[in-house]
Amino acid sequence: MDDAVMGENLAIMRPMLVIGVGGAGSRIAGSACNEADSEFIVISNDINDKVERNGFILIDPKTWANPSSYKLRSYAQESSRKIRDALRGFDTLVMVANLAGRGGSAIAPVVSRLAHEEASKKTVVSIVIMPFRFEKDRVFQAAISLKRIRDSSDATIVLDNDAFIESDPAIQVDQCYKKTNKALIQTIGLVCRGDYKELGTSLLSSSDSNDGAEVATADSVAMMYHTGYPGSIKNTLLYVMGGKKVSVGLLNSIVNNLKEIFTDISTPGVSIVVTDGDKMNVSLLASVEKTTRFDDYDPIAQIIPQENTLDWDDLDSSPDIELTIPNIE
Ligand SMILES: Nc1nc2c(ncn2[C@@H]2O[C@H](COP(=O)(O)OP(=O)(O)OP(=O)(O)O)[C@@H](O)[C@H]2O)c(=O)[nH]1
Ligand SMILES: [Mg+2]
Repeated sequence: MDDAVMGENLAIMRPMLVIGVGGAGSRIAGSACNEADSEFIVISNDINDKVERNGFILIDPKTWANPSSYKLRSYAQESSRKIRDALRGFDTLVMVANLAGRGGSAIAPVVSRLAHEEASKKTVVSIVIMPFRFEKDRVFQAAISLKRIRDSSDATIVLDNDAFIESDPAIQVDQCYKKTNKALIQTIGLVCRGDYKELGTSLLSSSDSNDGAEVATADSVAMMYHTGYPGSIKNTLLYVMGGKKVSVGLLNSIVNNLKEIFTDISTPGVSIVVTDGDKMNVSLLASVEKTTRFDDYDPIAQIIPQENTLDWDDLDSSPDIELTIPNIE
């Protein structure tokens, strides 16, 4: 890693560009950019994801109505020049994508790879959503895409849609989107303001429990353990929105509790960012040392290490190859 590393911290430099990939990515990045002082572009295979007055790159699936992830990826690779041109001139690139989506899982690894290659001095932060457990067909693709994105990003923040169902099985899908999108928009704000400094992979969980900051923090910790393995958590950042109405004593005890929960780590770092707001909402960002639940989705990778995977450097894709068959009459 290069200039993106400032001591042990992530370097966030202006100008920055937020990139929304796919449907959810475009919606989240659009709202986040109203808050953060950054430019914004959408890259998608669906023209409906275009947000007025902003840059848009269409990954055209040509005549395909149902292109596979691999097919879409090959079209994204064909658009590499356009994507590179759009990324040029920015020192920090923040990409948001839903890896449960076909567009997201196909295009996001191409974008993060291009961002990483574009210039060594750029910082690449990827923020991704992982599938619900019932989206079984999407989980494998999402896990492979996540691995590639982690490889080409200085920091990767993972939100697991499934952890939200685990903590509240009665939650409706649209309520879940509302909650998760809020947490993601806040997180983009934290990254763009430079409050988030962790390199490597972090997990994001969030709660807006009506029972107060303490219960919301406990909810967020429970979700965290659904996605990460106990003992793998390094540093945590607690973001309390509407926290200025919470007593200093309570905030202090929440931080102390978190330090105690994560005692299996030698030096648990717990920091807190408190902002004003009408409604209380708690988000927890925890940087993880080793594996997360998602590594289990790719069992072969656990047997064969990455350095022994022959063609890992090439992204899997299925380009259109026209063979000219000579007339041999
Ligand atoms: N957290 C969250 N998840 C969402 C949201 N919208 C969709 N999803 C989830 O993401 C999946 C599809 O995401 P999209 O971003 O719409 O997909 P895409 O990248 O445009 O790709 P396509 O599948 O080709 O439409 C769904 O199956 C849901 O699991 C959202 O607003 N928030
Ligand atoms: Mg879509």
